[in-house]
Amino acid sequence: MNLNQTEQQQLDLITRKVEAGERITFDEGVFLDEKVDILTLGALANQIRERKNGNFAFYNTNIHLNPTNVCVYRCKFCAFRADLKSPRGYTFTDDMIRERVQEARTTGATEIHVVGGLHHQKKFDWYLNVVRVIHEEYPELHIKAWTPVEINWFSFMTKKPTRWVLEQMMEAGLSSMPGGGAEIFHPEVREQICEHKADAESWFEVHHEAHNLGLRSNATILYGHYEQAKHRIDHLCRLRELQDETGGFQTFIPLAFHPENTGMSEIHKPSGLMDLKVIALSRIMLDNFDHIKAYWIMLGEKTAQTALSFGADDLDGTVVHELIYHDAGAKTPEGLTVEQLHRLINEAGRIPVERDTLYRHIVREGADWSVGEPILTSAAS
Ligand code: V47
Ligand code: SF4
Repeated sequence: MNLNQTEQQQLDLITRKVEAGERITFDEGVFLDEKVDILTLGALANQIRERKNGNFAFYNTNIHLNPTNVCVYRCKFCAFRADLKSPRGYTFTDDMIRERVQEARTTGATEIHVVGGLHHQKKFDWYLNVVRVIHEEYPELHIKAWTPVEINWFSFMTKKPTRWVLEQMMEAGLSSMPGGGAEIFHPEVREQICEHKADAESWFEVHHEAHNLGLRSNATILYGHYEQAKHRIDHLCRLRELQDETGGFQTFIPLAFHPENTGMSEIHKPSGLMDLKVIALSRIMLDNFDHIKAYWIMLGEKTAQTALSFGADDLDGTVVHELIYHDAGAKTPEGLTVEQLHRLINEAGRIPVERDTLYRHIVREGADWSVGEPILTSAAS
């Protein structure tokens, strides 16, 4: 690391702030992103990670359901979507949903992760029914569904406020919201990659409303394309602001851009170093988020495992039936077993803990499970 004297002083100040648990500013974040080497970033982030979550590394037993890939939007980074008449397009029937839920039950999944396209011809009731069918089939299963992009679309279709849409979904069985649709909030980048879909203000409005209704949610960033340091740090600062207000975010998930089969295929996939840098910066900047997730599906198992020493404390889960990254060229397996997750975590010198979506300890015997005591880390609230 070649820092001049002023820069070294700035790094020393940031190091003291991290040690004291103080907030890092936007300018300091951009400085860390642009100037500071990965090992220094990793050490700072690891300090925070261990203060918040000790030596634990969390995972969950989950399954994905993308009920349709047909989508009215055309986000440039998306390889998953299909046109209405495309032979690639598919839409789940109720029976197909029930079959997926049965699979979740037999494998002992505690969570189903549901996101998909905005189908040209499906009304709000169809989406509501997806949640209802899952809930009726397996009421104990936690339904983490729909991004603000979808909620915003439902609100547009029904001409009802976001709050009404969320209340209907909660009544049908929705338990929390995933972090997608965030991409990069800054309009300089957002307009290049997904100009038509819900903007940053709408994304925040939906999460704000969800938190007010008592729903917990996640947040993401899509990095490794046209964005620069200032856009990444701006993204993190905006999330930190809402979290100060509501405390409703549970975990932050950096998502590495996968270029294959997308409208941005000229871009190279981010390097392992870039992946670790974004994990570390997220941990350093998001002082009010309890958890940072290294999503092994898109990082690959090796980088995800390494990320457990660079700020991450969670690997997501078994993730059966993932499509969004695999359509975009991810070479990771279609799912990991609990044994494989344990091995990755143990090898990293961490203690594996199975959690539910709300970060409560899962007590398990094969496919039978129950929610145990809260996990006591310094961050546990
Ligand atoms: O919003 C789409 C991203 C997101 C690509 O909350 C891509 O636990 C990389 O929200 N390359 C949806 N990323 C996925 C998502 C998610 C994933 C894992 C865990 C959680 C959680 C949420 O996937 C989209 C977009 O940012 N995405 N295409 C691509 N080619
Ligand atoms: Fe549609 Fe979502 Fe893909 Fe955008 S990212 S095209 S909204 S499926």
